[in-house]
Amino acid sequence: MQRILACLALCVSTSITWAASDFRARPPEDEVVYFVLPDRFENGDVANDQGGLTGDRLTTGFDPTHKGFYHGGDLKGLIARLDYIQGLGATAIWLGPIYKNKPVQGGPGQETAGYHGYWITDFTSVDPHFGNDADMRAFVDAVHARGMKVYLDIITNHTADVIQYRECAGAPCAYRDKGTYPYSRKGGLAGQPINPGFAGDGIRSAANFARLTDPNFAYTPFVPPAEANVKVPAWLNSPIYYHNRGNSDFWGESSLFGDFVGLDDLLTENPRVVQGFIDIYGQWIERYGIDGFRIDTARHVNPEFWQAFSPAMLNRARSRGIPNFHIFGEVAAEGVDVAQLARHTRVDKLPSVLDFGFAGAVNKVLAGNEGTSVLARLYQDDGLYEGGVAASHRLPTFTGNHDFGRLAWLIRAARPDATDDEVLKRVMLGNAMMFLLRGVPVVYYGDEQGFVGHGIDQDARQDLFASKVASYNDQPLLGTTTTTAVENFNRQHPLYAQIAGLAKLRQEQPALRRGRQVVRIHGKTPGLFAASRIGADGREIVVVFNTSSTTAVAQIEVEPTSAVFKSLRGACAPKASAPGSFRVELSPLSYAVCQGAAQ
Ligand SMILES: [Ca+2]
Ligand SMILES: [Ca+2]
Ligand SMILES: [Ca+2]
Repeated sequence: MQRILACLALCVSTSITWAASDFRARPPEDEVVYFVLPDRFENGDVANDQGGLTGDRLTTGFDPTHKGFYHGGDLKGLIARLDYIQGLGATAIWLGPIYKNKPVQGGPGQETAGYHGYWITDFTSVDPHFGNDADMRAFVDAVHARGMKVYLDIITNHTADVIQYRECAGAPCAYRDKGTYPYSRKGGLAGQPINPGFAGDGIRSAANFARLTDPNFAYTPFVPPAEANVKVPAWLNSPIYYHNRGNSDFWGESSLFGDFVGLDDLLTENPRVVQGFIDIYGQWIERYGIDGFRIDTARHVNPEFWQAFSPAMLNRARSRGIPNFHIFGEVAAEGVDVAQLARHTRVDKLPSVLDFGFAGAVNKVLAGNEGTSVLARLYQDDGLYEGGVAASHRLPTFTGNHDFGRLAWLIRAARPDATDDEVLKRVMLGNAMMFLLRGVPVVYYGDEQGFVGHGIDQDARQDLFASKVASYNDQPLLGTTTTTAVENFNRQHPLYAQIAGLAKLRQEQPALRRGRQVVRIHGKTPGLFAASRIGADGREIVVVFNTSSTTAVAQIEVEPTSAVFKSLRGACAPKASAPGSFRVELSPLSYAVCQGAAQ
């Protein structure tokens, strides 16, 4: 509370979109989220570029010319650019993992660095490449002083790759399943009896897991002596708290129990592990007053873990005076698989999940050639989420990300003959869908500057500050004549301007944030998609998109009470054609926002 009051004086002098004192009261559906990888955003302090380490890149992890190493971005850089982020209309920053990582991993010749943050060793400290705990304090306070929120990216599925297996000698270890390698025998069925009395990982009591004392059931795990105490908290250094069954095939049993490409997969069935993570991440809430979590690799952790973890985090947040703490899991689903996404809210009790269904549908209708019925089908399933349709309004929506690539790249890859102008229009249509249709928009840093990329993962993680990576800098950006070789904090960029405008419209029109959504038209081929967003006052805003390369015209159903229409964006007929019918006409790859009123 003191911190909020202290900021009021400061905040009055800056141009802010939300009153700074209101941010704790703001519900998740009102946010606009900006997702940033701290290493790739802005370098505010060159002194920390090597993370306090000395030596070459294989020791420090720092090589700004290589897409798989640290580039120098940090928390001080983020603080220096908060005006830029807030100017885009963002109200919450989803910060890529900030915890101390193993600097470098991988076999000889295959090494890359933990610049992305997903290889944690110390879950309680800020990675020295990004700054220190004081920088984190300053960052969170500066964000809050602007009335914005901080969402932390968290991981409970695995740690860095520290544990090795004797049997593999550094080579990848194939998955060894529970039937062939039961907990009760050392190294397979022919081995000696071990762990007497352990009733299996399905009995999740402390008493049962006290009988699991020997981790050598599938492989012989060991921690290299130099890394014996590298993990924090200390309990994480014992192999007994890990699955130790080798690499996941991302299928079947191994999806939950396998190592994510060598990353040590935690025994998340053990109540000691559950409580350990409640303590770890509870402390981040309590120390910094964090506003929410994005949960990495959520689908690779057993439902019972989340059933305990999520309510514990919401309770910690409430006691810290954070009533609207948001938790959304990454359930990486292929295509438009709402059943899988919704299951993680119903069974696992995750409060929300990233809307991979929306991203998949946008990909199909804007990069691909599918009809807009794909979107209609997506929204038909909104009632499947725990909490029903209302919960669908809290799903963070996105068009691309650091793992799956940017929408601009997906469009370029699918339409190699498309002009830059067409690609830009398609990207803008994707942004418009994300901001105007139900859900919480998440802008992936760099999308607002026309970043494209050459693919997924490292190829989609360009620097916003001047980059030294040749395979980033060789590519023209959309909507500008610059490349990533120079810094790109350009507020005049057409995509930055478009997103800022859409965010402002969302802020001005509660119906676009919270309004019920009624699909009005869709088709089996590219063309029109329209929906009404109906506010608490019963007034509607019609949002309409044309995904085809020709002008599209239609009469669509609207609320009979909407007699006249005002354009908030694009071309809108001034009046209804008859009560309940509205004529829309859109040029190729364009959109309109039309607000209805009685007279
Ligand atoms: Ca730095
Ligand atoms: Ca490992
Ligand atoms: Ca797992």
